[in-house]
Amino acid sequence: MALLDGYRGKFKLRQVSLCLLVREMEVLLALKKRSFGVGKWNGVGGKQQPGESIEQTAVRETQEEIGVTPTSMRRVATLNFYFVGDTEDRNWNQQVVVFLVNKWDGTPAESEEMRPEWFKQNELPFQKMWEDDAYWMPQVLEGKNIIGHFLFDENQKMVDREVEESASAGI
Ligand code: 6OG
Repeated sequence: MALLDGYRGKFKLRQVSLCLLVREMEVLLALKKRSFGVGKWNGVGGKQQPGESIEQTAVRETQEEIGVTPTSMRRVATLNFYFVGDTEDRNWNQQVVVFLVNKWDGTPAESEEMRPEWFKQNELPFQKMWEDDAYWMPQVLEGKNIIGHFLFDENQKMVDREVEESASAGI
Protein backbone atom coordinates (compact mmCIF):
# COMPACT_ATOMS: atom_id res chain seq x y z
CA MET A 1 0.00 0.00 0.00
CA ALA A 2 1.33 3.42 -0.89
CA LEU A 3 2.12 5.72 2.04
CA LEU A 4 -0.07 8.37 0.45
CA ASP A 5 -3.16 6.16 0.80
CA GLY A 6 -3.41 7.19 4.45
CA TYR A 7 -3.54 10.87 3.51
CA ARG A 8 -5.04 11.42 0.04
CA GLY A 9 -8.61 12.72 0.35
CA LYS A 10 -8.60 12.46 4.17
CA PHE A 11 -7.93 16.10 4.98
CA LYS A 12 -9.57 19.35 4.03
CA LEU A 13 -6.69 21.27 2.53
CA ARG A 14 -6.49 25.04 2.64
CA GLN A 15 -5.75 26.59 -0.74
CA VAL A 16 -2.60 28.49 -1.50
CA SER A 17 -1.51 30.14 -4.77
CA LEU A 18 1.77 29.79 -6.62
CA CYS A 19 2.58 31.89 -9.70
CA LEU A 20 5.38 31.30 -12.18
CA LEU A 21 6.11 34.27 -14.42
CA VAL A 22 7.44 33.08 -17.76
CA ARG A 23 9.13 34.80 -20.67
CA GLU A 24 11.15 33.41 -23.61
CA MET A 25 12.92 30.26 -22.20
CA GLU A 26 13.03 31.76 -18.69
CA VAL A 27 11.03 31.51 -15.48
CA LEU A 28 10.98 33.87 -12.51
CA LEU A 29 11.68 32.26 -9.16
CA ALA A 30 12.07 34.10 -5.90
CA LEU A 31 14.15 33.31 -2.82
CA LYS A 32 11.92 33.05 0.24
CA LYS A 33 13.45 35.26 2.92
CA ARG A 34 11.27 34.28 5.88
CA SER A 35 8.74 31.75 7.29
CA PHE A 36 7.62 28.50 5.57
CA GLY A 37 10.09 27.48 2.86
CA VAL A 38 12.76 30.00 3.94
CA GLY A 39 16.00 29.73 1.93
CA LYS A 40 14.28 28.02 -1.01
CA TRP A 41 13.68 29.27 -4.56
CA ASN A 42 10.02 29.06 -5.53
CA GLY A 43 7.27 30.76 -7.47
CA VAL A 44 5.41 33.54 -5.68
CA GLY A 45 2.21 33.02 -3.74
CA GLY A 46 0.48 32.53 -0.43
CA LYS A 47 -2.67 31.79 1.50
CA GLN A 48 -6.17 32.43 0.25
CA GLN A 49 -8.11 34.97 2.30
CA PRO A 50 -11.83 34.63 3.10
CA GLY A 51 -14.02 35.66 0.16
CA GLU A 52 -11.22 35.49 -2.39
CA SER A 53 -11.12 33.24 -5.44
CA ILE A 54 -7.77 31.48 -5.81
CA GLU A 55 -7.11 33.62 -8.91
CA GLN A 56 -7.59 36.76 -6.80
CA THR A 57 -5.21 35.33 -4.20
CA ALA A 58 -2.63 34.69 -6.92
CA VAL A 59 -2.84 38.29 -8.18
CA ARG A 60 -2.74 39.85 -4.68
CA GLU A 61 0.16 37.70 -3.47
CA THR A 62 2.19 38.47 -6.60
CA GLN A 63 1.60 42.19 -6.09
CA GLU A 64 2.60 41.96 -2.42
CA GLU A 65 5.68 39.79 -2.90
CA ILE A 66 7.33 41.12 -6.07
CA GLY A 67 5.35 44.24 -6.97
CA VAL A 68 3.87 43.10 -10.30
CA THR A 69 0.25 42.59 -11.35
CA PRO A 70 -0.48 39.50 -13.48
CA THR A 71 -2.75 40.40 -16.43
CA SER A 72 -2.79 37.05 -18.25
CA MET A 73 -2.48 33.74 -16.46
CA ARG A 74 -3.55 30.11 -16.73
CA ARG A 75 -4.09 27.50 -14.06
CA VAL A 76 -1.68 24.63 -14.82
CA ALA A 77 -1.44 22.43 -11.73
CA THR A 78 -3.14 21.37 -8.53
CA LEU A 79 -0.69 20.02 -5.97
CA ASN A 80 -1.86 18.44 -2.72
CA PHE A 81 0.72 18.44 0.05
CA TYR A 82 0.46 16.34 3.19
CA PHE A 83 2.87 16.46 6.11
CA VAL A 84 3.34 13.52 8.47
CA GLY A 85 2.49 14.55 12.02
CA ASP A 86 0.45 17.65 11.23
CA THR A 87 -1.66 18.90 14.13
CA GLU A 88 -4.07 21.81 14.56
CA ASP A 89 -1.15 23.97 15.70
CA ARG A 90 1.36 22.87 13.08
CA ASN A 91 -0.74 22.47 9.98
CA TRP A 92 1.34 22.51 6.82
CA ASN A 93 -1.09 20.38 4.79
CA GLN A 94 -2.18 22.49 1.84
CA GLN A 95 -3.37 22.51 -1.73
CA VAL A 96 -1.15 24.62 -3.94
CA VAL A 97 -2.79 25.93 -7.12
CA VAL A 98 -0.15 26.79 -9.73
CA PHE A 99 -0.56 29.44 -12.43
CA LEU A 100 1.67 30.28 -15.38
CA VAL A 101 1.70 34.04 -15.89
CA ASN A 102 2.71 35.29 -19.33
CA LYS A 103 1.67 38.95 -19.08
CA TRP A 104 1.96 41.36 -16.19
CA ASP A 105 2.23 45.05 -15.31
CA GLY A 106 5.33 46.28 -13.53
CA THR A 107 8.85 45.01 -13.02
CA PRO A 108 9.66 42.26 -10.48
CA ALA A 109 11.26 43.79 -7.41
CA GLU A 110 12.57 42.50 -4.10
CA SER A 111 10.32 42.73 -1.04
CA GLU A 112 10.77 41.88 2.65
CA GLU A 113 9.55 38.37 1.84
CA MET A 114 11.15 37.47 -1.50
CA ARG A 115 14.07 38.17 -3.82
CA PRO A 116 13.15 37.46 -7.47
CA GLU A 117 15.53 36.31 -10.18
CA TRP A 118 15.13 34.98 -13.75
CA PHE A 119 16.32 31.41 -14.41
CA LYS A 120 16.70 29.54 -17.68
CA GLN A 121 13.89 26.99 -17.80
CA ASN A 122 16.41 24.18 -18.34
CA GLU A 123 18.71 25.34 -15.50
CA LEU A 124 16.44 25.38 -12.48
CA PRO A 125 18.18 25.35 -9.05
CA PHE A 126 16.54 22.11 -7.89
CA GLN A 127 19.06 21.62 -5.06
CA LYS A 128 17.69 24.78 -3.45
CA MET A 129 14.00 24.18 -4.18
CA TRP A 130 11.25 22.08 -2.63
CA GLU A 131 11.89 18.44 -3.57
CA ASP A 132 8.54 18.05 -5.34
CA ASP A 133 9.35 20.75 -7.89
CA ALA A 134 11.46 18.43 -10.05
CA TYR A 135 8.37 16.27 -10.65
CA TRP A 136 5.97 18.92 -11.91
CA MET A 137 7.70 22.23 -12.75
CA PRO A 138 9.49 21.08 -15.93
CA GLN A 139 6.22 19.53 -17.12
CA VAL A 140 4.10 22.65 -16.61
CA LEU A 141 6.78 24.77 -18.28
CA GLU A 142 6.39 22.44 -21.28
CA GLY A 143 2.68 23.24 -21.35
CA LYS A 144 1.27 20.21 -19.50
CA ASN A 145 -1.41 20.23 -16.80
CA ILE A 146 -0.49 18.33 -13.65
CA ILE A 147 -2.32 16.95 -10.64
CA GLY A 148 -0.01 15.82 -7.87
CA HIS A 149 -0.06 14.42 -4.35
CA PHE A 150 3.06 14.63 -2.20
CA LEU A 151 3.78 13.37 1.29
CA PHE A 152 6.52 14.97 3.38
CA ASP A 153 7.92 13.86 6.73
CA GLU A 154 8.61 15.98 9.84
CA ASN A 155 11.98 17.06 8.42
CA GLN A 156 10.28 18.36 5.26
CA LYS A 157 11.71 15.49 3.23
CA MET A 158 9.51 14.00 0.51
CA VAL A 159 8.58 10.39 1.29
CA ASP A 160 5.92 9.61 -1.33
CA ARG A 161 4.49 11.13 -4.51
CA GLU A 162 1.90 10.58 -7.21
CA VAL A 163 1.94 12.80 -10.25
CA GLU A 164 -0.37 12.58 -13.22
CA GLU A 165 -0.89 14.55 -16.35
CA SER A 166 -4.40 15.78 -16.77
CA ALA A 167 -6.60 17.26 -19.46
CA SER A 168 -7.28 20.21 -17.12
CA ALA A 169 -5.48 21.54 -14.07
CA GLY A 170 -8.60 21.35 -11.86
CA ILE A 171 -9.16 19.11 -8.86
P1 6OG B 1 3.03 31.18 2.75
O1 6OG B 1 2.83 30.05 3.71
O2 6OG B 1 4.36 31.86 2.89
O3 6OG B 1 3.03 30.51 1.29
N1 6OG B 1 4.43 25.98 -1.23
C1 6OG B 1 5.15 25.08 -1.93
N2 6OG B 1 5.72 25.21 -3.13
C2 6OG B 1 6.38 24.12 -3.60
N3 6OG B 1 6.96 24.25 -4.80
N4 6OG B 1 6.49 22.96 -2.93
C3 6OG B 1 5.93 22.82 -1.72
O4 6OG B 1 6.11 21.63 -1.13
C4 6OG B 1 5.21 23.90 -1.17
N5 6OG B 1 4.50 24.13 -0.03
C5 6OG B 1 4.06 25.39 -0.09
C6 6OG B 1 2.80 27.78 -1.66
C7 6OG B 1 3.83 29.42 0.97
C8 6OG B 1 4.12 29.39 -0.51
O5 6OG B 1 4.89 28.22 -0.77
C9 6OG B 1 4.21 27.36 -1.66
C10 6OG B 1 2.90 29.27 -1.39
O6 6OG B 1 3.12 29.96 -2.60
C11 6OG B 1 5.81 21.35 0.18
O7 6OG B 1 1.89 32.12 2.71
